[in-house]
Amino acid sequence: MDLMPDDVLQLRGEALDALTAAGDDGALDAWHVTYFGRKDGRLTAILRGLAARSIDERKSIGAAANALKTELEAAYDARRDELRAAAVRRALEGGAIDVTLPPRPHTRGGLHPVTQTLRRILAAFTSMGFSVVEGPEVELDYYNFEALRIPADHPARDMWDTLWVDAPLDGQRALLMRTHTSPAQIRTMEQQAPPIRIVVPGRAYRFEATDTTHEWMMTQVEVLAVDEGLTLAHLKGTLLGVMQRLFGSGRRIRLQCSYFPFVEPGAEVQMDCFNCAGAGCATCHQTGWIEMGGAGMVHPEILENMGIDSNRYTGFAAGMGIERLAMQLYGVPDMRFFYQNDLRMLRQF
Ligand code: FA5
Repeated sequence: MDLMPDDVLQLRGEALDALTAAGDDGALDAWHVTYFGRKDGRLTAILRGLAARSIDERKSIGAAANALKTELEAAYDARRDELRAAAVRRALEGGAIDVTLPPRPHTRGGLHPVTQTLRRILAAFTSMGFSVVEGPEVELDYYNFEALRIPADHPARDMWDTLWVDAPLDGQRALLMRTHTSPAQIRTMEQQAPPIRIVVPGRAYRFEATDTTHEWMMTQVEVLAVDEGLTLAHLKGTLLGVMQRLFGSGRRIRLQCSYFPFVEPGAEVQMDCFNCAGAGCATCHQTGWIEMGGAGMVHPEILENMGIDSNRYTGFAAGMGIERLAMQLYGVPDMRFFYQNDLRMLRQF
């Protein structure tokens, strides 16, 4: 094709005439394909053909074609607006649009109560100098169990009924949906030297029979502090500070001896049941207390494995269940309500 700027001029005339003739959305679309279509568009072809031309031609034809492109795009937008305005006018005249109707209300979304609770907890911890870090939800057996002193045959694995990922590594079952946020303790200590002060929010998964306080997917916040001179008193003080900030100074918490292979000593953090004020009901399984999390002093063997001198440093750790805290905060008697996607429930928050 032997092209001159005059040819571009002729194309301009044709294109503008065709645009004026386009009377509806379908014709507009067809016009756009004819001139701008990526494969056979007429203007596209001219612009694409420039590469094969001499420098002089490229300059003269290129400048004309690019100017035309800008002009046609603007003309196309103007024609489209014109057609739309005409369509609205016709609809108004025909009575199809009732401008006296009240506008439809805006539906505003809100944060899920578990997210709200999570944010309040993170705010409490960050105000005390903790940083927020995250870890992967699909985790290696090594981080979820092995490095936390839970080897393959250890009975403590029974506490975490596990969802394995069907993707063996070296023929081994090595990947799983993490059962808790504790693997992030190891990942952090691998990368950071003390002093460490982190919180790790995230989902955890268990092969669980659900009930009022158990779901198969839940949210946890892991807490880890490693420094010189940290004791169980710092752990209790920190957790109490956070709980009081969330629930007011009236609520009680207690630490009860418990066992987790990665802490020594270990404890269960419990709070008096919001539903029965400690008298015993279905929500707290008649005990008056609801378990909020596990906690304890980081096992010295883990510190040493991470290259941290356990004679100099100590650490405390905790893992809190956020749904349980959200139940307390908002007076929700059954955890399963959170994930049934029932708007009548969710709109209340
Ligand atoms: C753990 O997951 C330990 N990683 C906690 C820990 C961290 C101990 C650091 C020591 C040091 P546990 O399985 O008890 O522990 O779970 C911790 C909390 O998560 C529970 O107290 C509870 O609040 C919540 N939780 C556990 N399982 C479920 C579940 N199925 N549904 C909802 N929340 C759950």
